[in-house]
Amino acid sequence: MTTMIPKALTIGGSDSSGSAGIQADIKTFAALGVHGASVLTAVAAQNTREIAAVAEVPEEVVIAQIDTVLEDIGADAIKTGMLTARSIVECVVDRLEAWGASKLVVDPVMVSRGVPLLKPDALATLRHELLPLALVTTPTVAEAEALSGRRIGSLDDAREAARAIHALGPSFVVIMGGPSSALPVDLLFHGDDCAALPGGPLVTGAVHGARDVFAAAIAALLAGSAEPLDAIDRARAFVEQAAASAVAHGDGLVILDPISSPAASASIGRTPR
Ligand code: PXL
Repeated sequence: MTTMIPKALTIGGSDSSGSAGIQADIKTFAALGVHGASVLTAVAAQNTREIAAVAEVPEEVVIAQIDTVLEDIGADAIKTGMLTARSIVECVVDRLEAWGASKLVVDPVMVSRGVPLLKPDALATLRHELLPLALVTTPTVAEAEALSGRRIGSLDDAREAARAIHALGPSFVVIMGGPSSALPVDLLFHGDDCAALPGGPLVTGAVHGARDVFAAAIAALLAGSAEPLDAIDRARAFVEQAAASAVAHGDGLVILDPISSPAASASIGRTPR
């Protein structure tokens, strides 16, 4: 049966708690009426309290997953998240170049709850090989510092960092601020304009998965043919709604509920199931 359902692919790690990573992405794609395919790069054993262990998926398995999905199903947009190691970043870059990825959202995940999710020697490859392929990137303040090589102690520093990251390739850079960081807003830079996004930072530390759901929602909305600025706008509304219905499933961080967010799905003309 031929259908017009948009398709998105996420390339990232499994979060066994079901809060972040691939699980957050697939839920977000589903809530937005987009078919979600997933390529696993790593398996993280975690609950709401901690990340207990991380294991990498072998490179040849990452490559085989990407090729198998793209040669048959294809993807209207692609998101990358946790990539763990330089060798994995390299093979993801190689396959994305081979297949072409015009709507690529790079969430440059480096650390979560103090646990490194990207090895330091992978930074240069992410910066100079993956970011040039990206349409949108969504670093946190610490990741923006690493990518730009600049310390962010003020809003002006963040503007300069966003400009430097934009110069690496992505047309749209959203630096995810935090309530107690030097950047108490989310900052969007897209070449002409650098603006604080309304409504305060999405990543507050109180809920787990906000950055993942944000980047996945941008990819889903791009897959559904939204323009990038519009996708970023609607993805914010989607995260705010998912955060408003976050649930304390364990003793630690509360978990966003992307499935509860019908607003943005209506905006791409599909109703959530
Ligand atoms: O939120 C970033 C992130 C991405 N991917 C996986 C994660 C996390 C955070 O915990 O576990 C698999």
